[in-house]
Parts: sequence; structure tokens; C-alpha cells
Amino acid sequence: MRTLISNGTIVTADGSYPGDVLVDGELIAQIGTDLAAAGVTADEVIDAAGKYVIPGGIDAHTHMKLPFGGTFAKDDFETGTRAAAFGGTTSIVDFAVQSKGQSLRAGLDAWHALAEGNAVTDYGLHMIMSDVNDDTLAEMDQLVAEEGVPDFKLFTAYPGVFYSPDDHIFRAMQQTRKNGGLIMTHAENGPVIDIVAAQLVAEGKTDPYYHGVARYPVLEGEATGRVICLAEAAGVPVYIVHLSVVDALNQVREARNRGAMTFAETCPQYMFLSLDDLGNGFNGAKFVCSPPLREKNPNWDELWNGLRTNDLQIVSTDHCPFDFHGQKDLGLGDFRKIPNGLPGVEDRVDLVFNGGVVGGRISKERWVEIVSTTPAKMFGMYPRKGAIAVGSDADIVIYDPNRKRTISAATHHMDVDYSCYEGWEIQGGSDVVMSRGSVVVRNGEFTGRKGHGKFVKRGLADYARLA
Ligand code: DUC
Ligand code: ZN
Ligand code: ZN
Repeated sequence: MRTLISNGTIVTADGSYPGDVLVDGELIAQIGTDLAAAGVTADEVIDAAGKYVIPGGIDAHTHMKLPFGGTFAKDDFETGTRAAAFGGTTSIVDFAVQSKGQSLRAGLDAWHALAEGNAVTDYGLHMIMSDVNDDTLAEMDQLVAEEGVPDFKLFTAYPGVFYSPDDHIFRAMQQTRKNGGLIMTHAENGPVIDIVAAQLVAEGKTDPYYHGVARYPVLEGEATGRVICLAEAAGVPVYIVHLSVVDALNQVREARNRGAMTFAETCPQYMFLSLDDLGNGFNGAKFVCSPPLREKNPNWDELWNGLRTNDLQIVSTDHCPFDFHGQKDLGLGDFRKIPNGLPGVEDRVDLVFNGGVVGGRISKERWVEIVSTTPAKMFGMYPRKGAIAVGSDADIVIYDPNRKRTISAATHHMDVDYSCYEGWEIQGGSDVVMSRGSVVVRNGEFTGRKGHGKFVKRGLADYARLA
């Protein structure tokens, strides 16, 4: 099957130019001007006049079916990657979970079983490490060298569940110094947060709002600074996930200024939602995630500034949806029991376009870099993914910069009963979404297939190579 995408504006992280793209099978075969006139033939010609032709979005932080607080994140690999595709995201990197007492291998096998044959678009896997010991440290080497799973998320939050003390994080970092992998951290001071949360509940402050109150910004700043120092001591890079607040961003800025190999992502919920959304009684449970939503000022502007100056390199979603009815309401009467997480995989590309490009904060090239190219480079998939280049996978989005849509749970494709952005009118949207040469979404209709998505065995992070 050959598809010719003609007359579009090719937008990449490096620049934009008018051009045609020929897709042959699963790959990009040729790029040029007026390829049809030059004699190129195809089974289908898609006219992309007035549209952007961009590499498919890559969401490097999702949690399909994550077990949390006695329940499971609602989306599975089928519904989650399908929703992602509707939103112009053609690859996700999900987190396999090592539960305490389990091997990494068992956690990885379980996630392969969840994904294989179900995903609509391609996917990679990171590994959540809950138990650092001699055995799991040895297993890390194997995951990096043989399994295409070269990054490991460790938590300074969630004592008793995912939490690792500093010495465990340091040992895992030392292991990546030897095997070339990358440590990612959820940086909030969990033990202290748990004390504050218990005190609030004892005072009768049980509403979702107090989830946000308990998790002080300074406790994200402190943990962020701490893991950066641990990485410097171990002589390795570190990647801070879902950075939410200026206290943490300043730690990243200072570290980068002194030459530390510190990288960080933020998420749309921290750029567009705020602590105010957590108010409004129990409805606020819809907005409970960790780190929590923060004060609008100065955080929104600071996060955009971070993205502009490259102190933040990526926007991911931390997609982890729980229904309001039947899941979030486990925390009625005690915010600590509300499952943490928000839906987001479908809206990321458009929200960043609307807020960033339409909003005049970033260029369209920087948008592509933040939502696609840098995730590919950071997580060992470039230039197979994240590029419009000859030989790259034909993961391509034909993006209409003028398309208008209203976000709503009634029309979204994520398997969750609410949207955090209900009623928002935004500009920009995907017309045609292609995954390895197959059109999976066309003008709002799903044309893909469960099982089309393949596991991407990833290499080392381009930004984290030490030699
Ligand atoms: N934060 C969330 O909000 N959900 C899943 C895990 C996490 O760290
Ligand atoms: Zn996290
Ligand atoms: Zn997460």
C-alpha cells in the first residue's frame, strides 16, 4: 500500500516547509515537492492543503490498567491507544509495575500480556520499580540490554506502595551508571505528605480539596532537589516526571545551570487546571492526581517559560483515568482514598497546540518537538518515531490548525465518565492519523484495528548517553 500525502506543510522540530510525503508500506519512502508531477504513483492520495503534516504524538507517560487504591485505571491498551489516536498520539510509553516482592520480569510479563494483541497504535514500556534489591538491580541490566525497556521509575512518594528510600534510589542510579539506563522519579516527599494528610483528616478536612492542600509545593521542590543531588552523586542523568510547580522547576533550572544532566516533563493538567478545580465539594475528586493541581499563579506561566527555555523538554499526560461514579467515590469522606489520576491521553496534542501555538506562547515547531520529537529522543525511539524523515515509521498526523472542537465526555474516546476539560472550545485537531502506514483515524472515524499496535523495543536515551 502506497499513500501520497500532498500539498501539506511539513512541520518538524527543525523547521517547516511545503512538501509531499510518500508512504510505502509502514515507512516514509520519499519526501519532496510535487511528487505526483515527478511521476510518483500511489494507491491513495490525501490532499493536505492548508494542513500540517507532523510526526505522530508520543505520550511518554501513561498508566493503562494501573492498580491504585483498590481499583484499576479504567482504560486498557485498546481503549487507551484508540483514544490516543483520536487525539493525534500514535505511540505511548506505559509503565509496567513491579509490585513489592515481585521480580521486574513478572511485572514486565504482566504488562506485555495486557498490551499484546490489544493496542491500536505502537507502545513502549517503562518499568516502575517498587523494590530495589540485589536481584532487581541485576534484572535492570537485562531489561536495558535485552528487553528494550531502558528506563525505571522510582517514587519518593506513596510510602508502603511504590515508595523507595534514598539509598534504594541511589543504588538504582548507580546501576544505570553501569548499564546505560535512565532513572525517572516521581518526586514528592511522601512520608511527610502522609503526616500532613492524616492531620487534615483528623481535623475533619476530608474533601478532595485537601488532597491539594496536603501536598505542599515545597515538598515537591524538596524531593526534586534531592533526587537531582542523588543523580549527581551517582554520576547519572535523571528525568523528573510530571513536574507541577515552580518550587520543583527552580530545582531543575538550578541543576541544569550547574551542568547537571537533569531532564523534566510537565503535563497539561498543571498548565491548564488549578487548585480551584479541586474545590466544589466532592466534584473535586475528578481532579485528584499526584502531584496535585497547583495555584494558577505563578505556576502556569512558569511552566510555559520552562517549556520555552527547554528547562522542561516534554509534555506527557500521566494518563490514569478513574470513573467519577464507582471509582473516585471510593474516597467519599476521606480524600486519601480517592484513586489518584486524571484522563488526558486524547487531549494532550490539541491542548498544547491550542494553549501554546494558538495562544502565541510557542512556535508550531517547538510544539512538535515537545509532543513528539523530544519524547522519541529521550526514550530511545528516534528517528524511527518522532520524525518526518525517509526511513522513519509512517506515524503521521495531518493536522488542521483551524479545526474547532468542544471537549466533552459525551464525545471523547477515553473509557471514563468525565472530562477535566468539559465544554472547553479549542482550536486545532487531527484530520487523519496514520500508524505505521495504516490510517487509524480519518475525520473523526476510527479506521484502525485492535492488535495493529506493536511493542517498540527501545534503545538508550539520546540525551542520557555518557559516551
Ligand atoms: N500519580 C497519579 O496521579 N496517578 C498515578 C500515579 C501517580 O503518580
Ligand atoms: Zn507519578
Ligand atoms: Zn505516572
